[in-house]
Amino acid sequence: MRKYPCKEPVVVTCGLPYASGPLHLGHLRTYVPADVFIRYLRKMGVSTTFICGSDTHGTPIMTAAEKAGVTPKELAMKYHQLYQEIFPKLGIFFDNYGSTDDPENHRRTTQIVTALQKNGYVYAKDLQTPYCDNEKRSLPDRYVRGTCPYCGKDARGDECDQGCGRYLEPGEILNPRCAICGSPTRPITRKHHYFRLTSFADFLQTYLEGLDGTKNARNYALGWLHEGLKDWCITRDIDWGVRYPGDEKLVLYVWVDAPIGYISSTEEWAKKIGKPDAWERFWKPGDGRIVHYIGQDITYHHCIFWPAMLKGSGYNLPDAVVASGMVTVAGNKLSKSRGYVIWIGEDYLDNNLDPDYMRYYMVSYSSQTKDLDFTWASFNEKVNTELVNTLGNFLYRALYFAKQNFNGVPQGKPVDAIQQRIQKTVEAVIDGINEYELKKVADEVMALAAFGNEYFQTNKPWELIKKDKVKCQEVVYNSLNLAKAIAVLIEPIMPSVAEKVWRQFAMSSDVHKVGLDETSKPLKEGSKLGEVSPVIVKIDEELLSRLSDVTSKRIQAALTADHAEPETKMISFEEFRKMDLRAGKIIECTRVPRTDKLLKLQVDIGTEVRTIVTGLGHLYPPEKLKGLTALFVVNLESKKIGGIESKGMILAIEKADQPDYWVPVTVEGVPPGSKAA
Ligand code: B3M
Ligand code: ZN
Repeated sequence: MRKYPCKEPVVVTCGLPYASGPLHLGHLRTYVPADVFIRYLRKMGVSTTFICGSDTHGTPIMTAAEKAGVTPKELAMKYHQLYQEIFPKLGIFFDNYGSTDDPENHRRTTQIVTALQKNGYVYAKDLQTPYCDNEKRSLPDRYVRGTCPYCGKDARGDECDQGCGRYLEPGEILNPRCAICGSPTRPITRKHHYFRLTSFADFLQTYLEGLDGTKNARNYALGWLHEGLKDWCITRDIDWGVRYPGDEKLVLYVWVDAPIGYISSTEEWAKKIGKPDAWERFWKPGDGRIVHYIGQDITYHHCIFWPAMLKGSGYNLPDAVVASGMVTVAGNKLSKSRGYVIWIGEDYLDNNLDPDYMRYYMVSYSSQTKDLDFTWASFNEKVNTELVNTLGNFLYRALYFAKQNFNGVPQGKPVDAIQQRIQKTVEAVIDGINEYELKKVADEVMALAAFGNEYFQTNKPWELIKKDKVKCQEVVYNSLNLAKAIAVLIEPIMPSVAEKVWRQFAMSSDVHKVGLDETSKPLKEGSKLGEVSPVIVKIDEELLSRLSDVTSKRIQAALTADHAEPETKMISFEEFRKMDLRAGKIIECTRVPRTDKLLKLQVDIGTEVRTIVTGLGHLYPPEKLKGLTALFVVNLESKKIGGIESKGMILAIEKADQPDYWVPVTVEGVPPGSKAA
């Protein structure tokens, strides 16, 4: 049964982008389909609200800010602004684009968490989390790396990002090490706050079984539910975020206030339109519908955490979750550091490439839930075969012929078969929307354009005009009706192309506002046409090869940077002499507890016995080093490593044929304290 069109208003949201870097192709896999979807709903006469905003909290923002040498707030505001400017350039117009740092979101988050506390869904518990003595800070989420307890792959604190993709609770990761300096961590104990996720298992089972959207979201979530839930730690020991109501020294985990951003951004919209209560129709129990567009990798958060939070605090539940497949670049997972990235600004818009082409590519490349592998060649191929040869070709031929020969819309009657063909496409488009399958929608519209080409080609109006003018007029008239229907149908995918066609038809209406029923309204005979020109053109070959070059160079540069030898810089003899190198005898050697690399040495350097910590523990057992005389730097600033004050450093050589294998520089036969130069 069809869900759309519906009488109830629909709010469509997109996953809130972390305001931590420029927009890239991966982002568009969510935002373009959501925008296309909502434009089709409008064309069906559904009342819609389109909501998004920047995700400004959590360790993704903090780590990026530290790298950039600015405060998290500065970083977030910079990219928040950038997003606000770039989305409209892609034809994506949100009814409101908020930020999770807006006062509305702080307020709504506090209200929801307080409600959860009141309803008995939050409890306090002592939790051991990793602390780095070297950086002198606690290490939540992305500040820690270690081993995934489920699949054994290297993972970050809150997510197994290189392996099974599971969400990880604080304290769960094995062999934690500091993501900043690499040293092993020490557990500290602190009171944290937990959300009783486990008490929502039955509710989630029923809820998920009835959840609309794409099957992947629902099925993944049901699978996780089956594996069993854990209560969810919702606080973090950092100072960037929304304060935890009840302990102002803690902030809420970013995944608490981020989805609440959907609600607060809707509240901002309601205020903006002068109906401050309008948001309640969606979020308070009522008839409004909620549709979330997200990337598949954040399904857990949207299908497990989020509905439980909403339920526990008395809010409305999402009706549908549409989870899109991921974007890969030339077969590789998107990665900025590894060079597999296409920037929307720098690589695409700045080269004056038409946003509509990318919109079309994004929705028509593959089914919504499948991965999309981007290459410039496949992009070009789609533009040339489908957009230029099929769509653009038909629109131009029909309009140009009419303009040249009749200086407008000729006399004619709509042919039933053509009208039915249009109607069939409209129905298929509505079906595609009901299935959240935009590839089907795009293919149907393209098939109608192919039909138009065939109709034009087989009827040969250029011959008819010489022998049967009436018949010629009829063919052209019906071709124009087809072209007009195609313009209406393609508008949600290619809004500016539709606008151009509409102008060529010299229409007084707004193509963005007309409904799908406009497709069946025949043109008025004798009406004028505007300037006619091709609405789609091939991508310049030279530009294309330049872009392919840029992409492959970027990947190459990232790969060589990984293996590059640092350039050797000359130093003066004076500089060299500053280093105090002495022979030291290792008289004691023990492992530093709870670490896998650190060894604590007691070293006789002639004048005294020093404590020196070294990271060779994974290569040598303590008894191997004990008794050796080796070369030490003895005037190095002391440093705390693994909680121990280290006063000096052993010299070791990395084997040229075996990276990461270090051999201590031993100097047998000299007394401790002997000086090297
Ligand atoms: N900021 C982006 C991501 O993990 C994250 C989404 C929040 S949606 C409420 O893809
Ligand atoms: Zn894993």
